[in-house]
Amino acid sequence: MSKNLRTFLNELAQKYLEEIVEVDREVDPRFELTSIAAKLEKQGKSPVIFFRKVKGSRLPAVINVCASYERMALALGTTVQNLAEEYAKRERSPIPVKEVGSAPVKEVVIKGEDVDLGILPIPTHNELDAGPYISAGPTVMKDPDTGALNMGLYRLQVQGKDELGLFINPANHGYLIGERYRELGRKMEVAVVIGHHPALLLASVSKLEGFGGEYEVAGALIQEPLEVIKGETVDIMVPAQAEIVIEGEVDPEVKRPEGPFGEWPHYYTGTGDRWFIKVKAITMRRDAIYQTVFGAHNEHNVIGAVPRMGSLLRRVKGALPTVKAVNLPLSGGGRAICYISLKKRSDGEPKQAAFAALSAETDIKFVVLVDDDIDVFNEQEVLWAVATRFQADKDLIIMPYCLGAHLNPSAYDITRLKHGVMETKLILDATKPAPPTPFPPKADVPKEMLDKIELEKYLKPFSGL
Ligand SMILES: Cc1cc2nc3c(=O)[nH]c(=O)nc-3n(C[C@H](O)[C@H](O)[C@H](O)COP(=O)(O)O)c2cc1C
Ligand SMILES: [Mn+2]
Repeated sequence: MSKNLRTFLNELAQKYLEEIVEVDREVDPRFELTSIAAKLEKQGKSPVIFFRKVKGSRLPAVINVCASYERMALALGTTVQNLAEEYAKRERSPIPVKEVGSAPVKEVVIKGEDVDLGILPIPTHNELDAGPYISAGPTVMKDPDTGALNMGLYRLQVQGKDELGLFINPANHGYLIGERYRELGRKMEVAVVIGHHPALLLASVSKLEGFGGEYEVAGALIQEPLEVIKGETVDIMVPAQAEIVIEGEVDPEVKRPEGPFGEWPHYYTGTGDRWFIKVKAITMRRDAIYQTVFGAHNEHNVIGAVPRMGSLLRRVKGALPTVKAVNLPLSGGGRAICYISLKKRSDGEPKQAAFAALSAETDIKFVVLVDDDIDVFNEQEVLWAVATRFQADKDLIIMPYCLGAHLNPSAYDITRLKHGVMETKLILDATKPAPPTPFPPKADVPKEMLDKIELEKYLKPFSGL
C-alpha cells in the first residue's frame, strides 16, 4: 500500500505508542487545540496529538506529526545521526511520479458554490494570529515556461469561505513563479495538499536547484513513486493519497492585507499585502484527517530544519566534497545559523563551503566553519573551536545587503529605515590552518589507554578515610 499519513500514524503507534496521544473531548480550534500542544511542549514533550472532535467540523485533526527529529528519522527509516546524510542521499536520486486513475482524495468532491473552507477544522494557533491558518498545506503550482510542478510550504490565512491569503517569501520559487504569471498577464492555478506522509511536507521545504522537483523528492523520501491524479478544476497533478486537496487560482495582480502569524523565529512577522487564492474545489477522503503544523513552536522549527539540513549537506558537499557534516541548530530557529565541518586540505577552502551554504538557502545569516574533529551537533564544541581557532580580524567576513530571511524581525530594506528582505551575512572560519602549518594538538589522555579502561574494574564505592 502506498505510503500516506495513515500508514505513518499506524507505524508510529505500532513502534512507539507513547509518541501519539488522542483527545476525545471536543476542543475549540481557536487556541484550545494548540494550547494543549503548547502545555505539553513546555513540559518538554511533543507527541503527535490526534483530536477526534473539533468544534464546528465533522473532521478530526492532528498536530505535531513532524515535531521531533526522532519521528522524522522514523519517517525515513533511519536514525537521527544519519538523518541529514540519508536525506541528502535520497534527494540525489529523485523518483518520477506515478499517475493513477482513481484516488482516495477524490472520495468527496466539492465545487463552485458549495465550497466552504468552514467545513475544515482549521486552528487559530497563536494569540495574535490574524485568524485560522492552514499551516501544513504545501502549495503546488506550474512554472508557465517549462511546465514543471513546484511545491512549497506557505502559510495560508482563511479570509472567507473560499479565499485563502497566500504568503510567499520573495526569495522562494513560488514567488518567482507567481511574478512570472503576472508578467504574462495570466492567473496562476494552484493546489494545496493537506495530510500526507511526512515526506511530502519535508520535500516541500527541500532546497532544490531551479523550479520544481519536489514531488520526485517526496517519492525518493518514501522510496516509491508518489501517486498523483489529475486535479478536478486545475491542470495540476495532485497527490492521490492526500487527505484533502484545495484547488484554486491566484490573480497575481491583486494583493491584500495578510498576517500577522507566529513564525519560525517565534515572533509575529510577515504582515503585509499578499496574493490570495480563490478556491474552486475541495476534494477529500470521506473521513479525512485534517493536519496542522504548530506555528512558532517546536514542530515549525523541526520541519524547517530537517529538509534544509539534507539539502545543504548535498549542495555544500557538491561544492566541496571534503565537507563532513552540516547542522542548522534549533538555537537559530533551525534556519538562521549554520555549522559546517570539513576535512580541510587548503587554506581558504572553508569559505567555499560557506558560500555554497549561503547560496543554497537565503534564511542562513551566520555560518561557522569547523574542522572535522568538531561535532557540529554539539554547540559546546563548536564554540570551543571559535574560542581557540578563530581570530576576528582575519577569520570573519561580513556581507551586508544580502537577500535574507524576510521573516526575521531584524531584516531590513534597501533604505535601512524599514523592515525588508535583506540581512547581513556573517562567516566565521574557526578551522585550523591547513597542513603543514603547525597547530597544537588537543590535550587528552592517550586514546589506546582510554579504550582499554573498563571502569567497573577500577571503581568501588568510597569506603571512608
Ligand atoms: C512550517 C513551515 C512554514 C513555512 N511557511 C512559509 C511561508 O509562509 N512562506 C514562505 O515563503 N515559506 C514558508 N516556508 C518555507 C518554504 O516552504 C521553503 O522555503 C520552500 O523551500 C519554498 O519552496 P520554493 O522555493 O519551491 O517556493 C515554511 C516552512 C515551514 C517548515
Ligand atoms: Mn521549488
